[in-house]
Amino acid sequence: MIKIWGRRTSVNVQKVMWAVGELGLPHERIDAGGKFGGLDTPEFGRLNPNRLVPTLEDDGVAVWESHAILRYLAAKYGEGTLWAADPAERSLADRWMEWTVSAFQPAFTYGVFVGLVRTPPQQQDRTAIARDVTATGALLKILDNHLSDHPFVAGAALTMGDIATGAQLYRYFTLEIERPELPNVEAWYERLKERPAFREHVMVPYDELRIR
Ligand SMILES: N[C@@H](CCC(=O)N[C@@H](CS)C(=O)NCC(=O)O)C(=O)O
Repeated sequence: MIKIWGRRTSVNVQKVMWAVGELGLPHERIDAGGKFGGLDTPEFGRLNPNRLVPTLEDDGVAVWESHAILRYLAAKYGEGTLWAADPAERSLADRWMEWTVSAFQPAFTYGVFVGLVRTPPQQQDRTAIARDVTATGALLKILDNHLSDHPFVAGAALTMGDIATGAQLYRYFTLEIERPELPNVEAWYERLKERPAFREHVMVPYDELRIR
């Protein structure tokens, strides 16, 4: 059975759990990281030398890096669904995954979210947070434009690209920050919220992560 190491409050773990939920795969999730610890054991180091979550084990293969895990699960279990059969369509999902890891997450997850939630108020750098809020909004305007004629990031149906990118939306739309008008991103978020796996694995309260 597939094993996934990672706490429910990690957005990178949420991507993997959302994918497993969409694919209906039997699995076991083991709480690890954050308050659960467990990343510094020799056994975990053999699975993931970076000692980070998510980490997945399937059929004796250990896979780490959330987007590598998404691609692994989609290719193995989601041919024609999460893994678009057409290379051009799959490349569109891939492009937004790369955009997420290289642009969107640095600005939003590691900038805005870490700045506001994972940093005590007296240590928050308001200038840097404001800059990252603006950068995030500008990036999402690009995605908004793309979504004007794509219901999902790679076309008509949900793929791994929506999972990598969309996993950030719950936090983006629930933090008290300024947001530009994003009608197509908002409509996409509404479509994602209709999915039970998104609601179960991504819409996870993050108050316990706040450093006060
Ligand atoms: N690029 C990696 C990032 C992995 C990462 O930074 N994981 C964090 C949680 S989001 C972690 O393991 N932190 C240590 C901890 O939770 O104790 C991925 O996408 O999987």
